[in-house]
This record gives sequence, structure tokens and C-alpha cells, in this order.
Amino acid sequence: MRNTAPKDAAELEAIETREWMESLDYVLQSGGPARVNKLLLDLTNHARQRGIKLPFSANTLYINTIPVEEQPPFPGSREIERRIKSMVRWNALAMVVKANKAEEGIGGHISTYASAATLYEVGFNHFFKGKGDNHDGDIIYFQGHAAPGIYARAFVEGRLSPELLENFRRELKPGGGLSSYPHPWLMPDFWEFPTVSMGLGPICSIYQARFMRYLEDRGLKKRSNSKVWAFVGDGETDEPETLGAITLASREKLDNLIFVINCNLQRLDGPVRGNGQIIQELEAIFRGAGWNVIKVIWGSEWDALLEKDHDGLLVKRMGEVVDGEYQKYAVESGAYVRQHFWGASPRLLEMVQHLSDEELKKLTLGGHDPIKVYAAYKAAVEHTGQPTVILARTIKGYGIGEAGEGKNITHQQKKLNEDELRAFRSRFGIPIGDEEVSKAPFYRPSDNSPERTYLLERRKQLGGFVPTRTVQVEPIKGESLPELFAEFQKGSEGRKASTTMAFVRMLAKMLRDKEIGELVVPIVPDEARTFGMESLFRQVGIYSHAGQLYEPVDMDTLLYYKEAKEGQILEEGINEAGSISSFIAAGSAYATHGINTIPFFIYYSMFGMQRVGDLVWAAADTRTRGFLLGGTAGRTTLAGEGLQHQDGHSHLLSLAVPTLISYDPAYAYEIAVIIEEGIKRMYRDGESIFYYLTLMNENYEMPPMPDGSREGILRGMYRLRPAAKKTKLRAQLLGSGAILNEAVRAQQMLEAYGVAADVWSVTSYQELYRDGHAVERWNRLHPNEKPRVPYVTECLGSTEGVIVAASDYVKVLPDSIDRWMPRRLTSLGTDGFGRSEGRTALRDFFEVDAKFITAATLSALLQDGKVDAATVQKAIVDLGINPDKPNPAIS
Ligand SMILES: Cc1ncc(C[n+]2csc(CCOP(=O)(O)OP(=O)(O)O)c2C)c(N)n1
Ligand SMILES: [Mg+2]
Repeated sequence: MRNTAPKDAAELEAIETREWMESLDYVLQSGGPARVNKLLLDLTNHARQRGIKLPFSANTLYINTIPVEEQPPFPGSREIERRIKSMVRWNALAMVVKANKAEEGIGGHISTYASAATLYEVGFNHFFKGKGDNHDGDIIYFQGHAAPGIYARAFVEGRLSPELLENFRRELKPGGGLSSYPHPWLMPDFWEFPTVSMGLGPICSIYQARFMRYLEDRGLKKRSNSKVWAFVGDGETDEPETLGAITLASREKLDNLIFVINCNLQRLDGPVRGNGQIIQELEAIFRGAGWNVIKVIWGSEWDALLEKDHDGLLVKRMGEVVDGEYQKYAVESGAYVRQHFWGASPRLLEMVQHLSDEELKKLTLGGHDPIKVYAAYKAAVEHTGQPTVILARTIKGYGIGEAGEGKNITHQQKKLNEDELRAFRSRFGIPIGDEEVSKAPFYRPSDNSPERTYLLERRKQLGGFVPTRTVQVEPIKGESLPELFAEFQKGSEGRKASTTMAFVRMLAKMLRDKEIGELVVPIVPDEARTFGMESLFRQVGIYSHAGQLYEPVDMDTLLYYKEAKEGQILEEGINEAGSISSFIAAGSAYATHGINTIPFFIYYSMFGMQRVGDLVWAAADTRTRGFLLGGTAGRTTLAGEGLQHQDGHSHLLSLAVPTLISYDPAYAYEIAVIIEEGIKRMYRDGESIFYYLTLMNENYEMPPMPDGSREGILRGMYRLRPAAKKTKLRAQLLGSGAILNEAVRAQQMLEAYGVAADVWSVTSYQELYRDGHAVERWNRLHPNEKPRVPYVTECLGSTEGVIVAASDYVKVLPDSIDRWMPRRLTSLGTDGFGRSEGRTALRDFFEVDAKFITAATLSALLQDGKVDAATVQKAIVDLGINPDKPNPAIS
């Protein structure tokens, strides 16, 4: 009972607030944190029901998420680990400095690893699992620009020779070198995942984690504790791919996934968020998306200061300073920090009175403190039900001092002068003498040194070295394949079908196959119905970790939307980037998990190569195997859809991907031959290639497979229909994909003009192009040997007449093999923007239909002097061609 009445409303409020606080303290004491949580939640809801609009913030304070009291003891020897880390730091730096001494401009990065060293070392010594005995191994995406540090550690471990380090970024030196960044293609025993194109590592890691669950749920792999770690730059989070799929991870409760974002507050040009706080921004994004967020901002030295912060002044100050200013503290003196950070209030200044300027400057950040990093990693690996992101604050170029620590130029820093090298050496206590230091020699402690003994023991306990790429997979036998695909050689016997339908039937059969059935992974980005694949929903189910918690609206139909925990289809929604990330995970599972999964990713071809081309490139680097299927190929085949949908150039883009083999097939048997061969080459013979096939939705009769055409189908062309009878005027018509039937029709039309034409099916200009160049190169380098003959020349060399090629793709494809043709080539193709129209109108517009092929053939004969101009002119009129129509290539 108060004996004096409150003086005013403000005082009343203060008393009221205090009473509420005291009540809360009481509840905390008597009921614990869980009870406080519940109470606050109930109160919040109560307030909302009364119409109170509560402010929303997804942020917590700008301090470490894990309070000191909850920090686990550090289990290792801090001293030895510090020394190991120092050696790795030195070698990483020396590698870059040396490479640039040896060859000016060769590049490399010092500052990324310098900021991330503790984040990696704690992982290497305590968390990252290798694939040794009793371990499935973790899946680790190393930040691309930190590669020197990862090499340096492998060197200290004794896995990489000094010669290899010497040849960092000079891979073509005798004996080999080290690739600039993680590239499994270039270092197939070392790197597992390419990460250097920013954003691709993070999105691939999410789908990788989900694919691990998929394998477990389908019974293809035992459930394990393996984690997927993705090390990401804070600047890298600006790539849409980095954050674009994070809700999938929380939705699927991927507690096997850990992002470690190295928040050094800088990217290449300058600060990531000079005027804001990247850590707080990312915290809000990830918390909002349902992730477990662990902030590791302040090192242990700050604990005592924070403990003294009874009125929250320090925490408030921490939260209001922007990143640009924090970066400035990293390059400035202790006196500057005292004045500008602590000087914000006399109370703050008082808190650090006992510290010298030097001590103030040395207060470590969380990402450089093994104790804090260990606590975060431990909490992350033990967390269940959600993915975890660790936001670790560091300084870019940490330890390189005057040479660039914290400076805007630091990302590009590649050289250190003698003084700077000496300073770094001394700071990290590397036993290298003053006379030698300018040469930046590598330093590896002796085999029986405490550091080596410790580090090797740690790796042994954790299952072996990482990164290591190994391939241990049982090849498939493929004995049932010839029979499986045999029916497609017969043709459709009068019935009309599209190549997409034919493919879907093949897929359904493969899914039922005894040997490969369970390995097939169909992947669709919300396009299954477009491609007539809905029958598979029911046949094998759509994968869903949660099963199906509702009754689908179409339950009473035969082809209902069936989701199941053991479902086989990966239905990724409208997400080509995610789908191809799944494709990469499934197509490289032979190495990651020792399982030969065979992905078939079917999608709109326009939203493939050009939309997610960089991921296709990364798929190749990853040595991915599998099939990409571009639906409704060709600029004129997909009627109605128009400019953004009609694909006339994906084959041009796919041509550039070295391990991707592309086909534009026209008939079911061609597809059957290609897929059967592909499965054998990739999964029986272990070739690291993948396939791109375009499929169509145009229905026509599928002819039977001509005898002896198998090799030609695979190599790129074969004679489909020889001319009925040979006349004086001769022509060779090359057709592919959707336009092959136009060439067949032109063959008949040309008979009326006395021209006997052979029709060839060109299944792959890309294969013909690669073969032509390979042969040409061989001949160039072997002048004394009998020259080899390109396959195109072999096919057309002994033929007669003009050569006309027509496809539903850009003309540069046939043009690319022109030089190996025995005679000049006329090419028709679909350069230009598509239109919404019907097929007939489109083929007329793009000048690729039978009448244009006929006219082009006659025109070529005119140039050869075989017919006169009047004949061609008459044909143009007779065929109804408007010679003054707009040029489709530029209209
Ligand atoms: C897609 C892509 N764009 C640009 C680059 C060039 N690049 C390489 S590193 C880098 C800055 C990286 O900053 P951050 O992600 O913060 O990593 P840090 O080095 O600071 O750890 C840039 C722009 C790239 N590798 N990939
Ligand atoms: Mg950065």
C-alpha cells in the first residue's frame, strides 16, 4: 500500500511498468523461460484480440544469440589449434603472394580466407565429417574465394605437395597445379562442389540437403547424421539464388542443413551495407523464413563488458552503429574507437576506462573466437526441426594489417611487401627467419610435431580428410535396357503421337524396370501436365516428406495428385533454379552418396539453358550425370505461346557446355536409342557426361527405325529416306526435330520439279560439330598420318546435288558444320523472335516449311547452273511464297 499518491501520470506509468517487470521476474523464477514464453505469447494474442496493433520485428538485439552461460566448454587444445590455424593462414597467404610473384596478374584471394580462418578451423578440428569408417560424411560447400585456405590446410595435413601449392592458379605446369576455385572437373579427387559463381553454392546446398532426405525417405540410403554445410559470403547473399530457396529448407525442416555466413561486412568494391547492418537484415530474413538463426558477433573479451551493461546502453550502442562505421573501427586506432564508439556516452566511456587503446583495439569479434564459433556449430548440429544459419562477424583481411585489413581494396589484394610479410609472420608466430621471409616460403611442421599429430588425430576421429571426392558406386548392368526400349523401334503403326508422349511412356517403363526403376528421379517445375506426365503422379507419387495430410480434390480420378513420403517425383513448383539444383544433387549422388540415381529433369526449354545456364555450367563442373529434357522444342512447334516461350536457340547455348551432349530428335526410336545409350555410358561405363534432348508436342506417326541407323542417330545424322528414283537433278535435305517432316514433304514436292532428294535426319548438330573439329585438329597435328574424315563428310561425301538444311533452331547450327560438307550449304532456321500463332503460319513466317525448303533447293540448283531463274521464279509463285515478306530474323 502506497502512503503517498502518485504525483502525475508519468510516475504512475513508471510504477506500473515496474510492477509488470517484477511480475515477469517472478514468473521466470517460479515457472522458468518456457512459462515466460507462453505467458508473453498469450498476452500478445490477448492484446491483438483487443485490437492493439503490435509492432513487428524479426530481429533480436545486436549481440550473440548464445549467452555466455549456455556456452559449452571448448573440447580441444586452444593453443595447438591456434598454431595450426596460424600455419594455414601463412601458407594460404604465401600461396597467393608467390603465385603473383611468379606471374604478374595471376590473381588469387588473401582476404576472404583471412577473415574465415577460424570458421573453417573449428569445423576441421571438431565438426566436418569425412567419409571414413562409420561415417557417411558431411557435404561441405566451401566458399570459392577461400580456396587458398583450404589448399593450405590440405598441405599442412600432408595431402598436397609444395610443388602443387607452388603452382596455385597455374594448372598447366608440368606436374599440375591447383585450380583457382573449387572445380570438381579440374580436381576430381579433391573438390566435390563448385561454388565460385556466387549464389550457386547456397541454392545447391539447400536442394542437396533435401535430396539427402529424399534418398532416406525412399529407403535408398540409411538415415544419418550427416550435415550439409554451406559457407557463404555476406556479399554473396545479394544473389537471388542465395536467398531464393530458403523457405524450402524450413518448410522441409531440413535440420541437416547449416549455412555459415561470413559477415565481414565487405564485398569486392566496398561495404555490403555501409548504411545498415547486414547481420540484422539477414537475421530478419532467415527468422522470417523459419530458420534457426545464431548470431556470433562478439568475441569472449566482450562478455565481461556486456555483463556490466546493466542499463542496456552498450547493447543499444552496438545496435545503432552502421556497418560502414564498424568497418572503420577495424582500420582505425584504439583511440579512434574509444572516441567514436565508446564516446557516445560518458557511461560507456567509463565501462572501458580500465582498457588501454591497444586493448580496446584488440577486442575480438565473434567469428574470430573459436569458443564462440564452437558454441554456435555445436548448437547448429544439435538443433532439430529447422535449418540453421550462423551469422558470424569477422574482419576482411584479418591479420594482414597495413596491407589491407578491413580496407576497401582488400578483396583484390594479392601482394605483400617484405615488411608486411614480416609483420604477418611475427603476428602469427611462424618460424621463418627474416632473411627468408621475403620469399614467402611454405611452412609445414615436421611429421611428429604436436601440431601434425593433433590435426591428423582429429581428422581420423572425424572420419578422414575433407574435402575429398571419391567415387564408389556399383555400376548398373543395364541388361534389361534393350528390351525396355525395343518397342519404340517398331514405330507407332499408324497412330499419331508426339515425341513428348513417347518419352513419357519410356519414363513410365523405366520407372517399372527391375534394375533402374528405383534409381530414376523425375524432376518437374510445375509442368507435369504440360508434358502429359500426370499419369506418373499416381504411378510413383510425388515426394513429400510429410506425406499427404489432405484428401486431394481429384481423389476420385484415376490420376489424382498423390503426394507420399516415398514418392519418387520431385515436383519443385515454378522453380527452374531449384529443379536444376535437385538435378545436380541427383546426378552427382554417384559420388556424394555412392548411389546411381538417374535424374530426368523435364521443363520448358525456353526456361532452361538461358534462364539457369550458369547452373547448367555448374552441373557440368560437378560431373553431373542425367538427362535434361526441354519440352516443346523449336520456335514454330509450340503454337500460340509466342515470343517468350518459343525456343529456337537452346541448342546454341547447350553447344557450349563441354560435357553436355545435345540432341534435337524427331522420332520415338531416336529418343529410345539416345536414352538407352546415355544410361549405359553414364551409369554402366561411368562417363561424366549428361544429355539434353528437346521434345515436341506435335502429333504425327512415328515411323519404324530404319535398319543400320543406330550409329548415325548417336553420331548426329543418318539417311532417313533415300530418293525414290534418281533423276538428273539431285539434292540432299537435312532436317531435324520438328522440321524433319517438312523436309520429308519437301522431298515429295521436289519430285514435281524433277529433283530427286535424299532426306537425312540430323539428330545433333552439336555432335557433328564436335566430331568435325576433333578430326580437323587430329589431322592438323598428325601431318604424316592418313587424314581422318569428319563424320559429316563421311555421310555426304559420296552424295550428289545441292545441300539444304532446315531446323526449328537458329541457322548457325547447320552453318557450324558447313566447312566439312562436300558442297556449299543452304541453311534455313528460326532466327528471330517467336510469335503467337499456329504452326503452319509460324513455319511460313520463319521460312522453314516444306515450300520454303523446296524453293531453297531450287534456288541452290540455280546457283549451280542446274536450273534456270524462270523455273525458280515460277516455283516461288506456284508455292505461294511472298518474296517481299518481312525478314523474320529481324522483325
Ligand atoms: C555470380 C558472381 N558474380 C560476381 C563474382 C565476382 N566476385 C567474386 S568474390 C566477390 C565479392 C565477394 O564478397 P563476399 O560474398 O562478401 O565474400 P568475402 O570475400 O567478403 O568473404 C565478387 C563480386 C562472382 N564470383 N560470381
Ligand atoms: Mg564479405
